[in-house]
Amino acid sequence: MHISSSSRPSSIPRRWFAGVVLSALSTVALAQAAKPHVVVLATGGTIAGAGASAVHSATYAAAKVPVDKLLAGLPELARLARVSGEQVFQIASESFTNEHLLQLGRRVAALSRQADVDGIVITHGTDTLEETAYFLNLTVHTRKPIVLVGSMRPGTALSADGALNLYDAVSVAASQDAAGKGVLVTMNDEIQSGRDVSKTINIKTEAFKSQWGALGMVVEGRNYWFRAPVKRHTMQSEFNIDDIQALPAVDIVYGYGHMNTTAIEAYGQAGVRALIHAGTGNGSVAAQAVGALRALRAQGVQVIRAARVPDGFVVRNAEQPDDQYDWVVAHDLRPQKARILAMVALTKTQDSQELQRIFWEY
Ligand code: DAS
Repeated sequence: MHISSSSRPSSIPRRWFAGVVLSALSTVALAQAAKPHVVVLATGGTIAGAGASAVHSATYAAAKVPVDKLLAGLPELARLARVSGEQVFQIASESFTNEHLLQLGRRVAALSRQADVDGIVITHGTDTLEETAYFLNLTVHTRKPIVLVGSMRPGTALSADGALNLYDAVSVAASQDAAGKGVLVTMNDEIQSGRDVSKTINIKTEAFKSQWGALGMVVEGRNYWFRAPVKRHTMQSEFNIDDIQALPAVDIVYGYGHMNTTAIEAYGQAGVRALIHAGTGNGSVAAQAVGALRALRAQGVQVIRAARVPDGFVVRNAEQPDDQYDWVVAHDLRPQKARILAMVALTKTQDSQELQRIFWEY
């Protein structure tokens, strides 16, 4: 390292000055080395998006900015942790497939087993972020913080939300008090449970909500916790990404007035292993659709009653005789989350009563 004479007062001997500077630098380096190591896995989405101008907050291309540029644009992260980045995918999350979920889950699990990794952040599109978060919550066995984060505006837009969301995510992932709380999502200053959170608004930065409330908030690098998850997750889960080679076909049909059975029958012919019925009200099924669903059940397809109504939960044997039909209810899970749990559960059991237990517990 060269120490210029201009930076050294003439009265101080060069060697002594060099020693002071070097010890100061090594103190800084030691302090940085002592910080937690957080790995940022980048998958794409708006948080990596770019628009044509600062006023294009909704019209932009997602999945453009590489992870090293995202991290270089946020030097403040060094205050929180030693941060390294990996570009796992570069896609808009509506295009995620089961193979993406499995590949990402395997990478997260492998990193979580590394002694030199203290926390993991996943930058992700907001459209299916809630599905990935729940999948990891069910299948990755670690107590280390795993935090998903996205943004509703691209980094090129006025009042972009991605930088602070990412700063918050790294802050939480570097926090010891975030360990053991399951997979988390940080958006808009809130810390949400990966199980409970959903994207509820498609055009505002306050987009992610959990009907049972956020777990806490993160403000200026400090976490404020108000609740903890009660459903099984991560270390308490009977499912493990290491044991899952493939995910079975599970699809969703939507209930509405003038309902017909075209989609139900088509999914049956396509060979789904389970069908999520996103019913009206408390998971209601139109009279003209009951027969088609019962026929699927008779073919060995699991029928799972969810609701198109965003909040609340489906009550077993209320709108339909689930015991008699041998159907499962999705409890409080939205249809897209019920699909994730059904896929994971079907890697272990085909028994509808076991499935129902799993839907009560996860
Ligand atoms: N298309 C959206 C996605 O990738 C963009 C976003 O909101 O992140 O999920």
